[in-house]
Order: sequence, then structure tokens, then C-alpha cells
Amino acid sequence: MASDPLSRRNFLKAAGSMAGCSLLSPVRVLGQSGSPSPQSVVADTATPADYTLTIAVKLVELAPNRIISTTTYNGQFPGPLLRFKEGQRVTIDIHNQTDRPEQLHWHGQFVSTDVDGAAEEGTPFIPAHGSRRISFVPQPSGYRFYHTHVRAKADLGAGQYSGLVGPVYIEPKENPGNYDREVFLTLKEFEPTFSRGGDMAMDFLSPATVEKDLKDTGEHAMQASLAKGAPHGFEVGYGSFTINGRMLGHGEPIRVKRGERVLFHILNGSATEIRSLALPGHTFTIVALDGNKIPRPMRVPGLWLGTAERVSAIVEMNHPGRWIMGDVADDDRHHGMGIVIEYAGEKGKPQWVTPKPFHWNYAHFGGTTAAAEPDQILEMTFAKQNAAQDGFNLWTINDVAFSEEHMQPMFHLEKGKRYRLRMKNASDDIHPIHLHRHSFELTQVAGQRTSGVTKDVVMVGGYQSVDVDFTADNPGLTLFHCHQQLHMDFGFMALFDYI
Ligand SMILES: [Cu+2]
Repeated sequence: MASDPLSRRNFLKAAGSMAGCSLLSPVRVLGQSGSPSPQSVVADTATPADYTLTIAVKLVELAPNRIISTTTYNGQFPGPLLRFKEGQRVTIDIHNQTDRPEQLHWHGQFVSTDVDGAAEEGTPFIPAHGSRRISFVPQPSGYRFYHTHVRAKADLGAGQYSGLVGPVYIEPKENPGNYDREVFLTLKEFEPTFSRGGDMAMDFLSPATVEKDLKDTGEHAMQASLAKGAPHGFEVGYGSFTINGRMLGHGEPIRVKRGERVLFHILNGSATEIRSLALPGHTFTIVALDGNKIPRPMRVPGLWLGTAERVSAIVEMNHPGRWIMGDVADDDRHHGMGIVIEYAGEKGKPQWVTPKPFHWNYAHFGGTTAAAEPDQILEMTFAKQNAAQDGFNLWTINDVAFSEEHMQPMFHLEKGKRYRLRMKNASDDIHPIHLHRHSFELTQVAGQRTSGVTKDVVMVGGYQSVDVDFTADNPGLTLFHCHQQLHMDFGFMALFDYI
């Protein structure tokens, strides 16, 4: 959702120049030894860490004369691609040069609570102007990522509104890929502002089945709030849209050759938005979702990604030209959400062709066998209290809004058991739901049974229900939340513990 007509004009003006500026091109600072810090508790600082990540406010050039100030990892956006080897322990020094305590979350990995990067689970903060050395065994293999995990609330400079997002690839023990090369893309908006209500696409999920009781509950609550004179709760819009930190037309194009098979690893690094992506004249063969192989590769015309979701897809380059791979929302693409794909020897203005509307159905990627039955079903209902907290929507799970005062675990797990989370969404928003330190198997999506799709984020559509199953195999406090920053900051979290 683009927010600002002025910035749109600036973009159109800037779009005239196509110079590939390298002022702030990514700088590799990995593998450097971290400087010893008084706050490193367990660190043997005489031994260099394998990786160093430094959190600091820096300038990022999204386009010529579009230079923003934001918090980054190692002075770049996205943060450096970290390539780990499955099962091979890594040591990482994290330096925080900002004025606020930070958390660095290893999204999608099965790590312990002391390094996972969620204060709610008990991970220590990286103190302001301090450091922390951590160590863990990367797993499972595949496309993961790292990002900040602090609550931003009304502060649009904090949390994932900042540039604190970077990709991780954990090399599997054997490499099954049939492709010529890999390209990592991080989709991310900048220059956030608050508005009243949004216009995000909501009709792309399939099946479209809504549950009447959820709809009645949600609409009744909304009508009651508006009838009392409440405005719509705040939403966030953005002034600039980027892929790998560059607005469309201002980064290096992806240069390809006819016949090449390019494996794209695409991350939605947004704080709040759902993104789409299409490439005119080409299709995507999806091989993995959230870094986990799907039962069989599946060809689709375009992609939809909720906040924090990843898609790995092979594109066979068989349609020469200069093309825009971009968001299907014209406004967001015109504000920068796209990247140029350039075939060798091709010149001219990059072309965009609006695709036919396409839907996104997780069950299409599933297997044909039935999912295993769970030992226990845990029911959850998500609800919105419109504009209930200082004008922000307040979110509840089973009528409880999570807060510093209400952090007691809501669900209790026994190690080794298989649980089914039955998530019912009594709001009209789509929620990208995330479970820490575990992954889950999709077993029911809006009334359609499925199996075999393993993820760590799933979009639950408005007034829909989704079931996901997981095995409780990583003891310790485990955070469950909506990954939409405005939702997680205002109540949409719950904790699991192991009994
Ligand atoms: Cu949400």
C-alpha cells in the first residue's frame, strides 16, 4: 500500500535517470573478528567469531536523491547473506551501536530460547551500545532469515520498519537443485507513515470460503465500534518500495541468458505488507516454501507472500527481452517494487504486462496422502478490537491480548506429541502467523484438507480457518504470533511452554 502522492511524483521524476549508483552497494564484513565488549558474558573474545553483525543507523540509497536513514546490519540493506552449513556450529558476535536494546531472531531455525532472539522466550537483549556473542547449530537446511524482534508500537523507526532484515541459507548435506544459479531477493518498503485504514488486496487467497460465524462475530464487533464513533484503527503505508534495497530501475538488473534456469529465493521482509510478484512472459516453478521442499515442484503464474514468507522458485529464461519483475499492484510497482530482468544483448525500456489475476492456494503445493492425526487439537480464535488502544487496533487470541503484563503461557505442550493448531480468524484481515523454533505442516486451509507442506509462516485469510500440525520436539518457551508488526505489537502473540 503506497501512501504519499508527493513521493510518487518524486519517484516519477527520479525514474528518468537510470544510472546504476554504487554508493551503498553491499559491503562484505563477514568473518571479521568482533571487538571485545564488556557486555559479552560467555564470550571467549580471544577467539574470533565466525560472523560479525553490527546494528547501527546508516544511510541507504534507495535511488538517486532518495537516501534514507535507517537501522541496518553491517551498514547495508538487506543485511549480508549468511551461508551456514547444516549441523556445523557457528559463533556470531552481534554489536549494537544504537541507543535501544535489540533482539536478533533466527527465523525458521530450531534453536534454543537463549539465542532464538525473542525476549518473550527469555533471550537476553543485545544491550544498547553493547554486544553479545551467540553460538548455535544451524538447522534445518534451506532458506531462512534473520531480523529484529522488538516491539515498535508507535515508533516507525523501530522493529521491522527499519532495515534490520537479512537472508540466511543453510546448505543441505546434499544439494538437490537442478538450476544454473541462485538469486536472493528481499522485498521491503521504507518511509512508513500511519493512516486510517488500508487498501490491501484481500481476494487472492484460494479457497475463498469464509465461515459465517467468524464473519458475524467480526462484523458485529466492527459495527459496534464504529457506531460508538470510533475511527478505523491505524494502518501503515509506505513512501518507497524496494527489492534488495533499490527502487525499480535503480539497482543492477538481473542479467540472464536464454535457456538459463534461475533459482530465485524471495523473502518478504516487510513489517506489515503482503506482496505479490510476477514476471511477464514467464512462469515460476515453485520448489520450496519457507525454505522447505514441497512434495512436488509446481508451476504458477505469480507469487503471493505474506510478511516473513519465503518462496524458492525456478524461472526458465525462455522469453528474451527486458522485463520488469514486479508487484502486480500498479501503485506499489510505480513506487519501486520491482527489478529489471535483462537478457543478454537486449536493449530498450523494461516492459511490464499486467498478468491475469491469479490466486494463491497453499493446498496446491501439498501431497496426495492424508496428514497424520494429531495427539491433541489446540483451538484459537483471533479477534480485533477496533482502535481500542490509543487509536491502534488491539488483537486477541482466545480473548487475551498479549502484553508485558499478560505473558503467562497460554498453551502447554508435552515433548514428542503432535499438536494441531486450529486457527479461526474472526477478523477481515489476513494474518501471516508464525511459530518460533518449530516448523509446521499445513493440514487444512479454508476448508480444504492438505498435507506435506512444511512452513513457519502461514497466511490465515479473513474470516477463514487454517489448521497446522507440529511436533513438540524443541523444549522451552515458544512464541506464536502474527508477523504483521502492528498486530504483534498490539496483543497478537501467545506463548507455549513444555510441561
Ligand atoms: Cu495479523
